[in-house]
Amino acid sequence: MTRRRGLILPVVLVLTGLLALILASFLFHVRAEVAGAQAQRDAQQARLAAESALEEVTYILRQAKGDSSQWFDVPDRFRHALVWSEAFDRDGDPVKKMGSRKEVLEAGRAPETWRYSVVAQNLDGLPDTLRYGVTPEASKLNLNTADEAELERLLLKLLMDLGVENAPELLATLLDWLDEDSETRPGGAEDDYYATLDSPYHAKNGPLTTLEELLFVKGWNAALLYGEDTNRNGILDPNENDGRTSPPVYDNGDGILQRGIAPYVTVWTTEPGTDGQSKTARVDLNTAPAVVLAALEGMTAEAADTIVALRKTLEPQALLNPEWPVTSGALDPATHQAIREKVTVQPTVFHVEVVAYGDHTKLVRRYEWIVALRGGLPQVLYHRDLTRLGLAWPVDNDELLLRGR
Ligand SMILES: [Ca+2]
Ligand SMILES: [Ca+2]
Ligand SMILES: [Ca+2]
Ligand SMILES: [Ca+2]
Repeated sequence: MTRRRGLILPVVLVLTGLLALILASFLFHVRAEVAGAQAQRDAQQARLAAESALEEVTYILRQAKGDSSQWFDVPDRFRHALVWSEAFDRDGDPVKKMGSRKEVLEAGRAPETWRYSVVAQNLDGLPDTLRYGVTPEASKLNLNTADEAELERLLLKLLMDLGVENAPELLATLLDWLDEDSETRPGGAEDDYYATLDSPYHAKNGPLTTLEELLFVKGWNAALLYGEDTNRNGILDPNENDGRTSPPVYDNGDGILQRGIAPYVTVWTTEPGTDGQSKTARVDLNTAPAVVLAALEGMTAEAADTIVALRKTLEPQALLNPEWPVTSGALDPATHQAIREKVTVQPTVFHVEVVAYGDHTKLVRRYEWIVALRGGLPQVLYHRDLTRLGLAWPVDNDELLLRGR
């Protein structure tokens, strides 16, 4: 009797222990399930917040796509814009009142709140700052329609800035890729080269469909496209300035961001020419960086600098007049005449980049769109999820916002 009783106790103990284990693992699974569902819900909410940004941007652009003061760099409108909160509306937004999301978050636990920022590289601003707004694709040179001389002026300059030694060959391979014939230029490459690759393919012999298509062209790679700026925020991040210590391994550690050609070139602005046959693409006088303006046939580097300096001083209304470079004295009439068919003050295609996030969660999503506003309806030409490149944009850095102004 006593021996059996002595046996029952350990058996009960073991069984209780097993039950407790099963219960614990069950609870663990339930928690993991709930956390997973929550994360999925948050990711979906962030995506919807980003799409709200696109809606708002296209609404503004449809009202005023020629007026860059409405959308080029407007932190009040595009930084930490509130989509939805369980606790307040836009008028009651504490971030709007205090001017700092960082301080609001530090003050205590935040209610569920979703926001976005519309962000862009600040090519003409101080180094390592950002803009809150959208970028007309017309502020870039169109690789598919620009004259060979214009491509040469822009690309040789940008590639030299990257420290590239074979810039003329890169230009030649690009021109061979674009031109319809299969005659190889000096230093270039046509089908007979691409046929020798491990996975052979044909030269395009036509316009690029996307910028990334450049990666198929002999000699071209991501380092030429994006330079040291692997997270594509136009800011020199620590890993982009430490040489081989962390990726990218090719950054030169000189304290200056070598950007690559991507921020200066586009494939999205092509329109039918005046004859209805040929293709053309205009450059936006009001937002193009000086290096792009200077590449246009008939322009000089000095004239481009004058345009960039002067447009900062003119009223938005004045910039709506396509004649402003000549009426303001930025360009002499002959130079203006030479470029007038190549420029515009009414861009129609825009790059929109959005980061979406919540105050109550660490989750962030990042997206880009190319949207065209040519006819009645906005048309998305290109869309990409950039989240895997990292948040990248220092939207909570209040000091940087002041420095960028
Ligand atoms: Ca060709
Ligand atoms: Ca960067
Ligand atoms: Ca590095
Ligand atoms: Ca550098």
